[in-house]
Amino acid sequence: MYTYFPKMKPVLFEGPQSRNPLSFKWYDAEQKVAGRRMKEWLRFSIAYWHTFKGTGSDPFGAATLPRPWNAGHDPVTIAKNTLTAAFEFAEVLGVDYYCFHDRDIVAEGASLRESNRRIDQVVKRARQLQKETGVKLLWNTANLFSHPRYAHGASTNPDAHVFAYAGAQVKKMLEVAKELGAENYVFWGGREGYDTLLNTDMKREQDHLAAFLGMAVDYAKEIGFEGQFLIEPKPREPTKHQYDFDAATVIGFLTRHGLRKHFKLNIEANHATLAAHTFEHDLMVASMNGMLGSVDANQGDPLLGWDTDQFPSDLYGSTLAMYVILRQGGLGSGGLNFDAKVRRGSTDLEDLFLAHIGAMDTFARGLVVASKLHQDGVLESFIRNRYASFDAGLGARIEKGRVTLRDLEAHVLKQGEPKPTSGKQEMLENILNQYLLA
Ligand code: XLS
Ligand code: CA
Ligand code: CA
Repeated sequence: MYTYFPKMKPVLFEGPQSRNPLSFKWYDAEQKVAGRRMKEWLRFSIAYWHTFKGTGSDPFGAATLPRPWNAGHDPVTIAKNTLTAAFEFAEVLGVDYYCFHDRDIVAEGASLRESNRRIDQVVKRARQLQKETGVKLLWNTANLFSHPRYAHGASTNPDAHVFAYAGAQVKKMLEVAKELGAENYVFWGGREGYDTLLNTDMKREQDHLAAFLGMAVDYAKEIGFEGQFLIEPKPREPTKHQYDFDAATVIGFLTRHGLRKHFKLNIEANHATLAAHTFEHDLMVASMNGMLGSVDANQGDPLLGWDTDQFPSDLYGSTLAMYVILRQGGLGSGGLNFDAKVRRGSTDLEDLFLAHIGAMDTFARGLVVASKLHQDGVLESFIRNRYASFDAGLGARIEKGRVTLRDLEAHVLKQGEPKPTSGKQEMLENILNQYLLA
């Protein structure tokens, strides 16, 4: 019997005909798809901050989501109760991973020393629960954005003292990552960006960010933490100009600073769309560069221009995302972390389960459809043919770097005007729908 969810039983796969809202319609953990079990492709993870610490407050209104594990006064007791709830929650859903920030697993103390003392107590309990349940840490990270000291950034703060505080937090979280066997460690830019150039030396700030990341790489090596480092791009919010704008920006930044081989990317759907990209665009940019490491699986609202962090229900999004992931052979040590929150009006505890069930089904269905598409190779063969002119003759010589502008001119003088060819977008959209609805 669960302490915080006494009415819950483990959620099971019942198939698409089931009318039980607390069952999976598509997610069948052990079902084999493209040679692997669903759970191995999907590697679902629960986001501690939203699911256990989210209060439902917004800029216009107070908290709406009081949770029993957050009641009380002693921060370490609350933190331990939350761990109990989190591991029960994961067990009910059959989810194997969780993710947290330092300040979600236990509230910050009055000094770094006090905060770290609290963390030590709570991490000890987390380690024990991980052992008992088999639930693992997909990634952890340091919250370098909530505290007022970070109002002008963490590693990009004009004050070196603040830079140092951020470094101390990352140091501690890398030790925790090692202690808990985290499979990855995430850097999300938080307040690493700026609002106005009137007070900002952008070049210096970006150099500081690179130096900071370099120190983290060195420290991980020193203590023997071997998890994958991930950077999570986001274009805006909280600052107007975030330095980690999107996948392409981050890859350029890492390359420029000689850090590229140490990092992969954690792509969040809602961040990609805020950058005016599709989710699959940013996944593809990361993947084609060999840098897609993990995914924050959520979705935004097409009518709202901010980071709404909704649970994913969009089957097109999940299918196209899984298509990119399948094509690169999976996420390796990464996973699909539901960085998503229930709406502030979804006030039942049960809503937390329903939200995760729907999200898991959305990605399970996406996986199955993407794997059929991939297996049949319809899109692949269409795309291959579309570039066939580069397989032989002039195109092949261009790709081999053996052609000059003089050669191109000669080619056109001889061959005249190229013939238009259709991109067949509507046909391909119809095919995608056919697979989705089959
Ligand atoms: C905020 C980010 C954040 C990171 C981890 O928008 O999504 O939650 O995933 O710090
Ligand atoms: Ca995120
Ligand atoms: Ca987000």
